[in-house]
Parts: sequence; C-alpha cells; structure tokens
Amino acid sequence: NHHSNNSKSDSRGALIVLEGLDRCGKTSQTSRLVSFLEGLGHSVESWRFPDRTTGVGQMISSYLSNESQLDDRAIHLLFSANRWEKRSLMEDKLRSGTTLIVDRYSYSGVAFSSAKGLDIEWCKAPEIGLLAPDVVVYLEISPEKAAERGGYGAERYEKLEFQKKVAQSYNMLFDASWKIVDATLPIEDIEKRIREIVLDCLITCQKGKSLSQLWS
Ligand code: T5A
Ligand code: NA
Repeated sequence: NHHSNNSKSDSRGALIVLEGLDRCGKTSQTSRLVSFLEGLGHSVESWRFPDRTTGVGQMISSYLSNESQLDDRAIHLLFSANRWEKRSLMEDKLRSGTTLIVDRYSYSGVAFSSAKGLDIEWCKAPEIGLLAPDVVVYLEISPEKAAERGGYGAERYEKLEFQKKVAQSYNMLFDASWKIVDATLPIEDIEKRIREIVLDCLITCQKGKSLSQLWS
C-alpha cells in the first residue's frame, strides 16, 4: 500500500472470518468490507471456503450440488484439506501485510459436519494447526428468516431442518473472541458494525499481536 507509516507497513495483515447460516449475508458483507478497507489504503483480499477452484474444491462443489455422493467423514476431511492446501499461501499473505477477509472457515467445517451427528471433537481434529482468525464475525439470523431470503437453491445443505441443527452447532463453538452481529438489520447497518469490529482488530494486529493456530 501507499502508506509511509512504518509501524503500519511492517505489521502483518489480519485474518478475519465471517461465519453464519446459508443466506446470512456473508458474501454481501465480505465484498463491502474489502472495498472499504481498500479505500483506506489497506492491502486486503477476499477469500472463501470452500475454494471451489482447486481439485479438492471441485470434488466438494460436485458434492454440494448433489452430483456426487460421499461418506460424511470423507467430505468433512475434504473441506479440511481444502483449507490445508491454502494454509501456506494464507500465512505468506498475512506475514507480508495483506489482510484476508474469509467467507467461511473451520467453524463451518465443524458446524455443518457435527449437525449431521458426527462427534464435535472428531470434527475439530483435522483443523488443528490451521491459522486461527484474529476475529470471527458471526452473522446471526434465524433459520426461518434465512430461508425466506431469495429462497434456497438446490445445494445440499440448504434445507430448513438441517440449518436449525447447524445453528445449534455454531452455538457450541462461540467463545469470547466471536463478535455476534444481527444479520436481520439493514445491509448498511451491518456493514457499519462490521467496520468497527474490523478496525479494532486491525489495531491489535498493528500493535504486534502474533499469529496463532487452531484450535485456540
Ligand atoms: N460448508 C462449508 C461445510 O459443510 N463445511 C465447510 O468446511 C465449509 C467451508 C458452502 C456450503 O458448504 C458448507 C456450508 C455451505 O452450506 P457457500 O458457497 O459458502 O456454501 O454458500 P453460502 O455461504 O451458503 O452462501 P449464500 O450465498 O447462501 O449465503 P451468504 O453468502 O451468507 O449470503 P449472501 O450475501 O449471498 O446473501 C444472501 C441473500 O440475502 C440477501 C442478499 O441480497 C442475497 O439475496 N441479503 C439480505 N437481505 C436482507 N437484509 C440483509 N441484511 C441482507 N444481506 C444479504
Ligand atoms: Na455465499
């Protein structure tokens, strides 16, 4: 970026994760946030998981669109592998000062798979050692309200009964570092709240907060 402030250019980027049920508004907010941070002169990229562009990502995509069937544990491990194949690039970007805004991460992995009945500790295990986010923004919406938004498509998990279980699974993952934002507010209000959360987070990273690993 073009800033001459040394403390800023020397500091690492922040790892910011957006989570929530299907249709909670993550993708809309991710792009708004990226534009906002770019406007402030930050180096920032928008990422998403699953990353459907890789070989593993294509297997996941075909599973989600019901073109293929996979054992629950097999697909869980593919979602995790999809994050592992991006881990070193993620670390390089962060260390070189780029902030990453990530639409879904390990918490989706655990919430969706444990909603199928898999043991939560088993679900967390393959995520251990991935980079821990600096902040997790959870866009909270009831499964009923989410289902009203533009209607669910044909993807595998876009069903009301399943989303109710996913919401319960997410509740078990919340900790003090999560920021819960009401996803039923107008888009602009949510955007404003997320900006505040993220600017606070960037300050702690600039002050030298080090990168850590899941599961912490
Ligand atoms: N999954 C994912 C796993 O099982 N394991 C894993 O490890 C991972 C990473 C991926 C699926 O895979 C599962 C989770 C998912 O089921 P995806 O491609 O990430 O799917 O799709 P979703 O995240 O479900 O994307 P959606 O497009 O459904 O939801 P978003 O991104 O949350 O919502 P967005 O921004 O596209 O908005 C949805 C609609 O709501 C409107 C928007 O205009 C849009 O029409 N909207 C609002 N309306 C009113 N008020 C607001 N504040 C609004 N904000 C947005
Ligand atoms: Na999305």
